[in-house]
Amino acid sequence: MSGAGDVGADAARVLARCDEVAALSSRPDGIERVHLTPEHAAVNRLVAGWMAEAGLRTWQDAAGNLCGRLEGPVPGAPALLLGSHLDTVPDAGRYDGVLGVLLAVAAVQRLRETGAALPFALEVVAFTDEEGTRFGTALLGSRALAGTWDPAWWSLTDADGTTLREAASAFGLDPGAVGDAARSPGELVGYLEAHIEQGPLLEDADRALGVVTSIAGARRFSCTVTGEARHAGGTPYDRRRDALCAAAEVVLLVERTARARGVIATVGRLEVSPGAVNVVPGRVELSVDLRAEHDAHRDAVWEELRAGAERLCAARGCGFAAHEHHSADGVACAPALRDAVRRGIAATGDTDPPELFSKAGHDAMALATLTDVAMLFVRCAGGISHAPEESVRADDVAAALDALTAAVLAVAADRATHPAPVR
Ligand code: HGY
Ligand code: MN
Ligand code: MN
Repeated sequence: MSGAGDVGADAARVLARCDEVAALSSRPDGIERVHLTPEHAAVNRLVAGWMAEAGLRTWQDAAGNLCGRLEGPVPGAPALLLGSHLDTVPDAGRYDGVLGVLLAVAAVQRLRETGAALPFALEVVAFTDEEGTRFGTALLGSRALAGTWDPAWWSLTDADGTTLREAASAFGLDPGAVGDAARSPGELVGYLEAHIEQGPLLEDADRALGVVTSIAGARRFSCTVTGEARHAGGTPYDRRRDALCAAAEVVLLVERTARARGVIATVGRLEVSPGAVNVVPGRVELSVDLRAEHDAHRDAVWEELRAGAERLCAARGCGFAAHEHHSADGVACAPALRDAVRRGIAATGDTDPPELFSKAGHDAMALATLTDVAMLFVRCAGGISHAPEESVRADDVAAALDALTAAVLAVAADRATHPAPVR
């Protein structure tokens, strides 16, 4: 971009900042940064400093999201939002979410330095709690901003029994004011999110960047298999109701069914009680994460899975129960914004960028109830994510920064010729 500094140097700074953010962790042996913790406060402070350096006015909203705004030519004009999240899964990598936030900050800084005249304001939103690691329900920050906060969430508890309400108050937020975080459609032009792909398709295709077409809908369940805890020596097999053997069959049923029906399902957590070597397991808690491109198909497969799990458990004298703690419908990216992302990538030299369907969830899903959304994917090594091995190439990050900046200019060009109707 003419007038802006060297994009390679700016990308190197984005990567150095990702390393700085990675140091803000609650565990000494890896990265974990979750909602309403000292690390959440610290990362908001750190990134707010970088936003201010980029020329943004910053604030933390009523849900704990960090926001920064650069006014357009008319103060108070609708804003194009750019962003992603700063929270993590346990033992995370350093780019999931964070890269998108820091690319957004760098893109705004470059646009400001070039004096680009945009017909809208720019805002960067660094969402909290996209992952749902602490309270089990994901997208809390972006749903608050979208105005789809569910008051029942205040009673969610973390592993220590602390409620979301208690944690928010201790963090300094007023639970009664969470509605203040909500935006209205008329305040917004749309939402653009850059994110690592979290899958191998770009790498396999030898491409740095891709345009996201849609985002998979996800449902998450906490399931309980109930049997009977009995002596491991004295209890004959025909009298056992072994909850772990039943759960093992359920785990394999989940994989088998997902493969056969073309959805993606994972059992990522298993907790065995009482968890003693000499006791037949009496109870198992297991998680199911279920995703598909089409919600109706996903829901039909869940009914099939639930019925199958009940049958398998009953055959072993065990009970099966499932509690849903997260649900997000699939989302299609808006054609005009998606085309702006395509043109943004084209400006980097790839005139026919690949289009991908996102199997991972993103804040854009929550924002889609409020405004048009689109996403730019960045290649990550081996497609690896949600693991410490997450890695990106510096030249890809430079390309992503150029593409995101050019995508904002493409939205501006569209807006100048076809002012968008207010939703
Ligand atoms: O789990 C997801 O899809 C996202 O990375 N939170
Ligand atoms: Mn993630
Ligand atoms: Mn993410």
